[in-house]
Formats: sequence, C-alpha cells, structure tokens
Amino acid sequence: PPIIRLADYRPSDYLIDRVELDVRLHPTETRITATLALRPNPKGEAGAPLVLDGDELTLLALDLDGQPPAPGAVEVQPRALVLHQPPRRPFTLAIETQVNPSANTKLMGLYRSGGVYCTQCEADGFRRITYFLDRPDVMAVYTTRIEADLEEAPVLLGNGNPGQAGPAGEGRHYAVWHDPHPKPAYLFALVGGRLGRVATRFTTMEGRDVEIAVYVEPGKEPRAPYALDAVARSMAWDETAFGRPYDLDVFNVVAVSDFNMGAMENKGLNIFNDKYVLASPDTATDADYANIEAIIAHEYFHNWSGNRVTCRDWFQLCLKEGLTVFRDQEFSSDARSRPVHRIAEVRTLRARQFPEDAGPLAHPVRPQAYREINNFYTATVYEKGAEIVRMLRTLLGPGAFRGGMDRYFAACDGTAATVEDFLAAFAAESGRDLAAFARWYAQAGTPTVAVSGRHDPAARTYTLAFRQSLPTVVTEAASGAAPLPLVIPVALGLVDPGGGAVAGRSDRVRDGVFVLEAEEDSLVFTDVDAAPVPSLFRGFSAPVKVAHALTPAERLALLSHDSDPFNRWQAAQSLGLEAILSRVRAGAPQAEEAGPRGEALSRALAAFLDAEALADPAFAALVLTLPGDQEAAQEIGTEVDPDAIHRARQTLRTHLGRDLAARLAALREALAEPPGAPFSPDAASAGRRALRNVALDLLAAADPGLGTRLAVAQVEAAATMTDRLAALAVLTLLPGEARERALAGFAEAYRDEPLVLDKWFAIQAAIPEPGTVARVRGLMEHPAFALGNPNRVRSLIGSFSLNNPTQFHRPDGAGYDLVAEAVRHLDGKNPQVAARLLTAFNNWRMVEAGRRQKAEEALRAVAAVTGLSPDVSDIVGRSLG
Ligand code: B3K
Ligand code: ZN
Repeated sequence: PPIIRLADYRPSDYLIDRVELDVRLHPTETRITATLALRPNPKGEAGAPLVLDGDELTLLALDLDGQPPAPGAVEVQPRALVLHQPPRRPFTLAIETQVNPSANTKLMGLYRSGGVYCTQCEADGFRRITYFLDRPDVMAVYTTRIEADLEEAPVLLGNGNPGQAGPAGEGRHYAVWHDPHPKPAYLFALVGGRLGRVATRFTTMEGRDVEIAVYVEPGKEPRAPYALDAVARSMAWDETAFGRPYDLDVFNVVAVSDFNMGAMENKGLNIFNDKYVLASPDTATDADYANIEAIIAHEYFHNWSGNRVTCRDWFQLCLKEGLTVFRDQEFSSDARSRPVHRIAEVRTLRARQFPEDAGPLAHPVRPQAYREINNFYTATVYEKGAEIVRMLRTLLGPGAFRGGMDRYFAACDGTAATVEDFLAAFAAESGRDLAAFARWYAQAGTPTVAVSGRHDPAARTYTLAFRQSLPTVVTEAASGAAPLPLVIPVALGLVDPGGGAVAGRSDRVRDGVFVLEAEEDSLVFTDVDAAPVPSLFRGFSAPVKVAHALTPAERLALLSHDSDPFNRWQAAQSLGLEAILSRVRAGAPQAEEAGPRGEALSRALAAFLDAEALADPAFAALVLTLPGDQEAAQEIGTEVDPDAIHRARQTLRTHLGRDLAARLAALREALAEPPGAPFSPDAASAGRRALRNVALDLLAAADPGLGTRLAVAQVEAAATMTDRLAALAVLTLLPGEARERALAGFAEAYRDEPLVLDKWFAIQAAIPEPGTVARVRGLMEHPAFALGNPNRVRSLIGSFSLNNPTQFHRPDGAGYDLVAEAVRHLDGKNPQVAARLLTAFNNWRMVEAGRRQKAEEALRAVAAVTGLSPDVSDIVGRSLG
C-alpha cells in the first residue's frame, strides 16, 4: 500500500453538508440509497474531480441533481467513484449501492454478528456502505431510515434521536433516526436485530432527560445492569470533572459478539464487543468488571473528546484517543483506588507501549506517515498519548489544565481539530509556550533519565543531577531527525531512610515537581543534614525509564517510608527486577538461591505484609506481584533468552513463596469470604480477592502439592469467576492429572458460555511447557473455537503470543510458526485482526541469534504470501524493515 504523509495533508475539494440514507436491510442483498448534499470547499481546488471512496460496493444507480449524469462524466474504479467536472455550486448526488452483510468477514462496514446487523466505520468502513468522502474532516448532518424484516430485526437503531417508525409492508418495518450534530462518516452506525434491552434515565446538568439503554442478546439482560450503571456514572462524572453534558435524548449501547476491537463511540449509538458489556459474578472476573467500567466510560467520554471535537485527519488520532484514555483513567481512579489504578496503568504501559517504542513498529504519538491507519490504533497512540495529557496537567496544575480543556472544547466544538489546536488552548490559558513540550508528540522512543544524588554534609546540601537521553528512532512512521530535549515533569521528594522528616528544599521544585527541560540539569536542596533517599518520578510523572542506582537498603527505605504509594510499589518492583536480572546475568545459578536482592525482597515483603497487608489488599497484591518476563526482557534489550528469564522469575517466586508461606496462608484465612456473603464488584472486594489469589499463586510456586490441593478445592468451591479462574490459572502451572481434570470440568460447566471459554483458551495457551504448541493446535479444532470470531482468536492465539514468552519464542521456531500460520489463514477473512496478531513479532530482533533466525523465517514466510492484505503487508514490511 502507498504511503500517506502528514506533511501532505490538504483540505477536501468538496464538502458534504447533509446525508440522507435509506438502508433496506437484507441478509445478503442490503440496498443503500445515499442522498448527499455536496458543495465545493472554498479551501479546496476549484473544479477538481469529485473522488468518492468506495470499497467492495456494487453500484446500482447514480443521479446528479435528479438526473443521470452525462455519459463519460462518471468513472467507477475498484476503490473510488469519480465524477469529472462536477458543478461549481452546491449539488445533490443520489447513489444506490448494494452490499452483502453476511459475507462481510472483515467486520468493517455493515456486517452480521449472530444474526444482528451492525456496523463498524472507523477508520474507513463507511466506504463499504456507500461511496463517500470518507475522511474525518468532512462532517455532515445525517438522517437515516432503516428498513428490515420485522421478525428478523424488531429493533432498529441509528445515530442521534429516534423519529418516525412503523410498518413498511410485506412483513417489514422501518425507523428513522436523525442526528443533529454534524459528524464524520466514521461515527456513523446502525443496528438491526432481535435484542434484549435494559434501560434507565438520566437528567443532565442542563435539564435534558436522557434515556440510556443497553441492548444485548435476548436472555442476557441480567448481565447488562453493570454496564448500564457505568453509563449513568460516566455521564455524571463528565459533568463534574469536565463540565461536559450529554447532548441527545437517547444514548444506546449495543453488545455484539463479533467485533474487531473493544468498542466504538458512534454518536449516540455505541457498539460494543459483548466481552465489555456482559457481566455476572459467575461469568466475569473482577478484571472484566473493571474493563467494562473503563471502556463504557471511554466510549461515552468520546462524545466530547472525539465526536463534538473530532480529528482533522488520522494523524491526529491521539487527539481523541490519548485524551479519552486519560479521561477514562481519571474516571476509574475516582471510582476505584487512585494509586492502585495508577500502578495498573503503568504496568500496561511498560508491558505494551515500551516494547512497541523499542521495536521496528515504533512511531511517534502523532505518526508522520502511515500506509494502513487501522494499524495505528496502538499502545503508543492510546497509552503514551494519555501520558502526554497527564504531563500537561502536572506541568500546568489542575486549575489551568481544566481551564485549557474548557477553552479547547469551546474553541473546537463542531470542528475537526489538530494537536496544535489542543495545545494552543492550554498555551492561551496558562500563558506558557508549549513548543518544546509539543516534541512529545513528534519524537518516538522511550527516553531514559539518568539520575545521581550527592549529599554534602559540610554544606548541608543534597544535589540531584539529571540527564535525559533520547533514542533516535528511524522508522517509516518517524522522521528519524535527531531528537531534541523533552520537557519532563519530575515529581519528587526526599525520604529519610529512618522514616523521619527531611527538611531539604529547593526553589526549583514547585508543588513537588521539578521540570527537566535541558539535556542535563541539576537540582540543589538546602538544609539537608543527613543523606536522604530521593523518591523520583512519583506517581510515574513521565513515561520514561529511570536509571537511578539505589542499594537494596535504599529501595527498602522507599518501600517502607515513601509517602508516594506508586514509588513504594516501584521500590518492590525494582528489587524484584534486579533479583531476576542478576540471576539471568549470572548464567544459571543454583535453583535454590534467591540471591542477595531476592533475600532483601523477601525480608522486605515479610515486613510489609506484617505491617499493612490488610490495610489495602489491592495494593498489597500488586506489591507481591513480580515484574513480568516481558519487562525483564526489555531491560536486557539484546540477545534475550526467554527461558533464562522465565527460570529466574520462577525461582524467585518459589523462594518468596517459601519464605512467606506462613504469612500467605494466614492472609488467605483472614481474607476468606464468609459462605453466602453477597457479591460486590467494587474495588475493595476485588482487592481482597486479588490478594487472596496472589497468596495462592505464591504458595503453589513454593509447594506444588499444597498448591494443587488448594487450587482444586478453590476451583470447586469458588463463588465467583474471579476465584475460580485464578485457581484454575494456578493449576495450569502444575502439570498433572488434577490440572487436566479441572480444565475438562471447567469446559463442561461453561460449554454454552463463549466468553468464559475464552478465558479457558487463554490460560491454556499461556502454559509455559513444550506441549503447549500442540495443545493450542488441538484447541483450534475445538467446537467452541472459530477463526472468524476475534475474541476467540485473541484468547487462544493472542494469549499464546503475548502471555507465553517461552513457548512463543521456542528455540525450534514452532511457536513462531504457529502464530505465522494463524495470521496467514486469518488474513483472507479478517485482515485487521490478522495484522494485530502479527504485531507479537514486534521484538523479534531482541532475542538471541537462534530464535531470531527462526522468527525472521516465519516473518519472511508471511511476507512471501501472494495477495496479502494491506494490513498484514504493512506490519510484516515494517517488522522486517
Ligand atoms: N475508536 C475506536 C477504535 C476504532 C479502531 C479502528 N480500527 C474505539 C476507541 O478507541 O474508543
Ligand atoms: Zn477511543
């Protein structure tokens, strides 16, 4: 596919003010009449041909101002409809197209999922419904008439507010929807089907009475109230936190079972992967509840950050995605525990975004070029994009940040905006020059900040020297220009190793934040009597790697005495990571030894558990969880041996489990739920379950016999899916008959629950044993598996490639081959999901030479396939490039 560059952006030559759609739904022959009110764009090129995008459309009829266009005036190309010499005044085009929703396995455009008609138009699916100027800076007011068979599709939903509805003859009926808010085509949606419904009402701060409804597969209504309530809470939160009210009379959410990603923010009609809607204690884990809440909020918040203010072009994707992730993170932090949520955010960032930024798919938060935009819905755009917004708030302070957001919404409402527009609002509000800060959007790669501290007892000063180093990233999507220093907010404080107070101060630290703007800088604190331990990047105040050598004793001081919970957790993580790395670097030391850092960690955790495990169980569970294999691999960076990392981490787990056994067992007792206790998905209850299950996991690592007994008992007696699945996951690490029996029993118990079987697929795919490749191949033949369903594919193949480093990176290449083969099979059906799956190879250059060669062979085998989709060919090209 050809390359598209940000630098080449040009406004559209034509605009579309109004769209009238008449959609007659039919399983294989759906007909769409689109009546478009067009006019030349004063900012475009006068007299240019009108080029409408189209993809896999059958053109049935075309009218220009009510007349068939002159012969030769129209050209139908495979991916476009061209009108030569269109009128130089406003005109109307009526286009009739036909599509086959049942044959649409790409799940882009109009398709059927379990018999329900639904759409997905972002980024460029609307052109699979009708010919259109399918770009986000062309915004129109839509009126949609949907007609369908009454039996097949009693529910008909569109964007905006409902209008007329009624019978349409021959067993058919219709409904009209009108959306008064101009929107780009990617926000268009419709749904038709047999659906169950739960609903509630919400009155906005402006006094608008809104009906909120969640539609699900009939019979699943009892699993919808949690999502419904999350919508209402999101509406209330956006009013209080950002002053943003909802702007239509209805807000509908529809759950479908075949969906390429999590959900979609179509105006007034959010369409969701049912995985992120349906919840009951017996089928959903605490993590599912948290994800449902976060994604419902995310899509709802897009109504302002994405819909009312949309993106000028797809390079600006972070404008809506980074900002909306930031907003949903804030919502979840308010609804749950802020420190615990912050840790979860950072874990995701480090596990997904840091590796992306360190590999061949690296790109700036605002890419400079792309071939296939659907491949840029990445951790970098979303998660690092959110970190940039958070840094902006840290730099400006909450007041100016909120003022800047208000200005942004006021200035850009109803427009398709850019990152520059966003930053201009904050510059105007704060009077600050944000030009240097804007580099965060343009420069790819994770910066490293090296810090060293020096205490001068005579002068009673403590000096911190900072140095930022930025990788030069040369990929297709990044400019490759030499990076310039970034504006890095460093939230920090000095901690007394004995737990006392440190008097030191520096006038360059404001509200606990020092701003590092130059490549090198240093900070002097005065009135410091004894050497403190610096607590740096509190709350993870910038998305950087910190190189700061601390002794185990200093880390322990932070774990015990830092006032910042994030850095307390980070201290334990750093100790754990250092313990893992020192074992890996030392070759293969004796299995029983934890090493000095392991010993230090184990003592520290014992003290921590004694002092406060029960004070905040969710936090304690995170402190007890070692950094993952992936994080260790990142730290090592080259010639990585995933087996060595895995062994080192397992040994450390075993060691911790032995040292802490009595405490962990006592914790499990103390946190046990009384039989018959009512279920609550709230953060406190989830935290208790999390700590109990982390304790089980460590106990099992230390004593497989005991672990098996405890886990089997828990699988059988569990009152929640959280507890059942956690125990089953513990069992999957303990080879033997008990494991196979438990797996078989689980499959039998949930045979009619595809979303639960997804969990069953996922944990088996993550088993770190040589038999797993064969197991996964076997599971691909399981009746519940379907290559056509993205959730199944992600659960089985995605989990294998992302959560099973030792088997994905098998030295014989069998893991790579499995994934590459799945990508090849899937590509003909669903290129977007295939391409996403292939990104698991992102870090192939990092592994040691033998595996590297196998990975390259697997990638080359994909590249050699003829007729690859643009999606997969883009990923494979950049991965090898
Ligand atoms: N905006 C959608 C993602 C669309 C992905 C297109 N390939 C969901 C979201 O981020 O809210
Ligand atoms: Zn989004």
